[in-house]
Amino acid sequence: MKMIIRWFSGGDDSVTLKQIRQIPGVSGVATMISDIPVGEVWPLERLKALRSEIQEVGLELEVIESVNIHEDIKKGLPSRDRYIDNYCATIRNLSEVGIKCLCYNFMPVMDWARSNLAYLLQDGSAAMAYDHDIVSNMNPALIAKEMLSNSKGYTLPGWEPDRLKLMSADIEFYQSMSSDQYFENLKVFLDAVIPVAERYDVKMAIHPDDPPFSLYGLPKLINNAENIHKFLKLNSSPYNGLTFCTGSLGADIHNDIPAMAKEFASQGRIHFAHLRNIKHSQEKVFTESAHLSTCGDLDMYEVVKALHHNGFDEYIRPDHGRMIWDEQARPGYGLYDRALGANYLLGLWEAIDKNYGGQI
Ligand code: DNO
Repeated sequence: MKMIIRWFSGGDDSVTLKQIRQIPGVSGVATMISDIPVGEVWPLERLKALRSEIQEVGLELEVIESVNIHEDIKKGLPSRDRYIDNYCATIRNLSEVGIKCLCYNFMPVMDWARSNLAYLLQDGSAAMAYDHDIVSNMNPALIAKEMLSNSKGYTLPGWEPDRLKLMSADIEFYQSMSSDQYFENLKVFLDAVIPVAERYDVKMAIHPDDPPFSLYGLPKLINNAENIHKFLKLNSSPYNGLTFCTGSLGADIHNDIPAMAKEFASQGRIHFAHLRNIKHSQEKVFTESAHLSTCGDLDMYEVVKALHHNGFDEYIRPDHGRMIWDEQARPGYGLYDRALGANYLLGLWEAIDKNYGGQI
């Protein structure tokens, strides 16, 4: 298992690589290049420069999170072929710089959504929060405005300005698309890309829908065990796998997260784990919390044990952290709480490993 941290390249992060290098047990980063237009090939030279920048401080470029998928692929438009070819060319370039895992999502229109990016918790820290009624009753354009105006000047992944320009038209487009059709569009993408991922030894790790409930009539795919079974069957290659995000899947209180970790890790289909905790005040209303089991609804010991006991030997990263100690950073992606999270998770892993045998 390798513990890594998400870092935003191109000067778009308050957290530096040097700081990440000083978090004990963290050996590398998950990152992306955000100024390449979605759908275009990621140039090898840019990737090599990125790798050098990271290696210079003694870290490794481990995972790309994410190469976004052009909306034409998700919509199943004839123009998708060119974008799929470009995606395959990007995978080849990623393999040239040693990337073994690519995290992506197939959420229509937008990536994750929250109703509040800085909800004040009792201890004085601030965390991202979600209230389904608030989000569903908000005009999507208003949500976009909220997300952007509270992002402290950083680009929020999944809320890139280019994507937002087309938001209303795109939401309209999907109103008549069934989940079955959407799964079919995903299958076309997978059947083209997975053989390339196999050839170049880059494991594809789809991120679950966040939140895992339908919003604005948009189809949802990766939101519970049943749909994940369906997804894994679309293409049975082990290179067609998951980013197992406990906070996204855990937002549906009916999802049994340790059981899902056990099942999908034992099948060798989890390539990347995003481990974070959330606390519900009622169904579909939650705040993100510190990583500890005692701080949220998810039993992180059981989750880590399920991964450990079922042969998981891939990447873990702590996920969204709270803003603590007066840190000013991109919501969810400050240094301090994620560093605490990483070390808590490493502690769990070591204790489980020493108690039950096996390898770290
Ligand atoms: C949010 C992240 C997501 C994730 C993408 C993966 O903070 O978890 O933006 O990176 O969905 O493609």
